[in-house]
Amino acid sequence: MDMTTDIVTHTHCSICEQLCGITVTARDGAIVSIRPDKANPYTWRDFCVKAQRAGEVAASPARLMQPMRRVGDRFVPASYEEAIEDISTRLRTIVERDGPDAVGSYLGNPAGFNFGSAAFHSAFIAALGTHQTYAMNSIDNNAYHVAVDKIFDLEWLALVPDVDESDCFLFLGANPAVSKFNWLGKVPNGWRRVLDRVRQGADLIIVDPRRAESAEHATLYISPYPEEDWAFVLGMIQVILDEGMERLTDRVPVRHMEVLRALAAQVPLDQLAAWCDVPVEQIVDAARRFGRARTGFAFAATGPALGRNGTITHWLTMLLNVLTDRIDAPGGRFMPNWPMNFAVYKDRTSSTSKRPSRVRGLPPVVGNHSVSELADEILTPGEGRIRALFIDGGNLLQSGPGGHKMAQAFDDLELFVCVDLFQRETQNHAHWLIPGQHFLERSELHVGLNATNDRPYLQASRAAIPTPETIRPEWTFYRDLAAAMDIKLFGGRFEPHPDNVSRSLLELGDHGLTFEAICEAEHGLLFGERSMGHLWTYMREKGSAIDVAPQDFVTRIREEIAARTETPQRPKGSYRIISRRRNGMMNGWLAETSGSVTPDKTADYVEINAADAVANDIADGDTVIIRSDVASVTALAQLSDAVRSGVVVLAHGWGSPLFDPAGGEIVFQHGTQRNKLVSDTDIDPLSGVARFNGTPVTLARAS
Ligand SMILES: Nc1nc2c(c(=O)[nH]1)N[C@H]1C(S)=C(S)[C@@H](COP(=O)(O)OP(=O)(O)OC[C@H]3O[C@@H](n4cnc5c(=O)[nH]c(N)nc54)[C@H](O)[C@@H]3O)O[C@H]1N2
Ligand SMILES: Nc1nc2c(c(=O)[nH]1)N[C@H]1C(S)=C(S)[C@@H](COP(=O)(O)OP(=O)(O)OC[C@H]3O[C@@H](n4cnc5c(=O)[nH]c(N)nc54)[C@H](O)[C@@H]3O)O[C@H]1N2
Ligand code: SF4
Ligand SMILES: [Mo]
Repeated sequence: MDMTTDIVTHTHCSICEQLCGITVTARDGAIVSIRPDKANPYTWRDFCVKAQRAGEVAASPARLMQPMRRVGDRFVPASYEEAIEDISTRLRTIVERDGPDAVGSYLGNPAGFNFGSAAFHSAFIAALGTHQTYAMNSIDNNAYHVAVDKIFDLEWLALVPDVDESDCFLFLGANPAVSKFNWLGKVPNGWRRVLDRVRQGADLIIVDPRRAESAEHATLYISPYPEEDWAFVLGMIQVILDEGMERLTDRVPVRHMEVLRALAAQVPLDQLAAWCDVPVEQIVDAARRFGRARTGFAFAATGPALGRNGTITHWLTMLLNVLTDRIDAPGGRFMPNWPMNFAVYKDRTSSTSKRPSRVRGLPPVVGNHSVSELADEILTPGEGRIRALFIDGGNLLQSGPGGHKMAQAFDDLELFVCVDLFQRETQNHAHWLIPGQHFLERSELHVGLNATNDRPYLQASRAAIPTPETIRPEWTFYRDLAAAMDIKLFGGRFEPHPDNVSRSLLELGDHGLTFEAICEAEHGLLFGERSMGHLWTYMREKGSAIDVAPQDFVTRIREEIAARTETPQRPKGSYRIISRRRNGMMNGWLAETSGSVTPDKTADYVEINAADAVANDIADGDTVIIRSDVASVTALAQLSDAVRSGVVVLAHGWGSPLFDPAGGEIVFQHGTQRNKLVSDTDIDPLSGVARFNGTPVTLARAS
């Protein structure tokens, strides 16, 4: 008789913000299947191929299975005790000699979904007292944070869309059909909920230089020149104000409307239209649809945020909501208030210093400096120079800017520790590799991610498979490292364990919930109806006002205006390169590490507007050299009508090697590594983000 029994676990996926409920079947410690959890009352309709293949990542033969220490140009297995001993000793020496700022830290995207690891990493770094902290926000949503910080005086404010009540959607540089609703706000099954509304008559306005998957359903599609869409939004604002469509909230004071009016009137509409290369009629049409709709919201995402005008574009797009009273209103965007208010919590407790960075003098955003500064902070001599670096769940050489320089900087470090599931390109430069637990091996309650649900809902994850015996949870690595250095974590307020961190954050109020009950609820718990108006209440309590025209932003946009000529100069043969995402990958990982994913066309092909290609003597399938100021890469030409003229599109996430930690050889490398084109000095000065979308490039057919 077969004694093997299947173990079925209901948990959630931890790859992206949706945290979709999944049902995992395991046999003998290995995943048999991963399916959507249809009994999950909140996410039951949502699921994607990334979760379906997650088991392959956990079982990958290339996975790091124990700590590895660099010896020469190879890595050899070591024990956790050896790792803690060596790292703590070297760290002590560096801190005693150079002070705490000699230690740097970077938390990558997957770390944001790993509650215990991120909490303990951050607590350890905070206890050291360094200012050299970096996170993926500076290659992601910094522009949004800077914008809401200045407008609402709340740096961590998440404004979740109320999709089901919305009559007008304006997406600017977002492709939710592929990316899901993943930008500080959890709207499970959000894209299909949007499409339901569109079928019922709602408007769907998509602003994107590439007619991406989402644009297929648009009722109005607008294709601006990349990084110039601020001019499109400013044009919309001009029309809204000229035609008297504005209605401001009376819940909190609104400041500087006169400055905004003057700014909006400064440039004629046809001039703004020429700069963003969108017909005047489309700007007027978009403004009227948006302004006149019963309800609606504007939502900008990574498209503009990863370009040099990200902050002003995010500011102006948010103003569309402010000017039409769509904030904290049904069908608009609202501040969630359960099971704790993350923005308010951060506002009250965050003691992070606003001290400008050492080399470039840029302020931190959400407590972190920009990774576009990281290489300089390592390479530039002087007090406060980074000599030791911890990277957890990030592959900066793949996903960040300044590739070649960053690699050189990593090699300059005295101590470089990477915590990851794999040995990727970044990890290949480390002195120590510390293995990670896969999310299917973790049980935890991620309070922060549950605090951006569009309804009051909580779900803890539960391990579906055991952690390999040779791997310890990452948080214990930081705990033990802290202990070895006599550092007290969390100010010694509680026994160091992720569950105690969760407990300390939860504000369960009168919902009758307990931490234990939440953990026991295998499909999660819906606890009551959502409510709105919390943003206004908090702002009134605090005595703050909405600032529609923050000084820095106005100065910056005036500079942009002054720098432009009447006829936009787009030198012949010069293009702006933008990015795209794929269904089967999460940024720079997943495909390479899950056995069944084979590279798709996006790995090798650069999409070029068909007419542009002809003008450059480039035919479909030709090898093309793409050259920026800092590097050149090659890809195959894919002629396309979905991309507007002057723009080329290359997916990010490909090209970085994956190493076999045992033998050291490359076991997977495919496609074009487009971020090597991105300079770490050509940045949005307000957000510190480099130009991943908008990098100027030239194209040439390889002979
Ligand atoms: N050109 C271009 N570049 C971009 C973007 C773009 O749109 N275009 N998008 C940007 C955005 S939005 C983001 S968020 C960043 C992401 O950039 P990063 O935060 O650097 O993330 P990745 O490069 O995806 O690397 C993730 C690493 O985490 C590891 N990992 C996965 N799961 C775990 C885990 O559970 N524990 C640990 N310890 N490690 C794990 C993976 O093996 C991988 O090495 O990329 C940015 N880069
Ligand atoms: N399948 C999958 N899902 C993901 C991810 C993934 O890698 N794969 N990554 C996750 C992460 S970390 C994040 S942050 C989110 C991001 O989610 P989104 O922000 O929706 O990211 P994208 O899907 O890259 O869509 C950005 C769009 O902006 C357009 N664009 C580029 N430049 C400009 C510009 O200058 N102006 C305008 N208006 N548009 C521009 C691009 O053509 C693209 O269609 O997705 C998350 N979801
Ligand atoms: S990766 Fe897919 S299944 Fe996982 S949470 Fe995101 S959308 Fe859901
Ligand atoms: Mo992201």
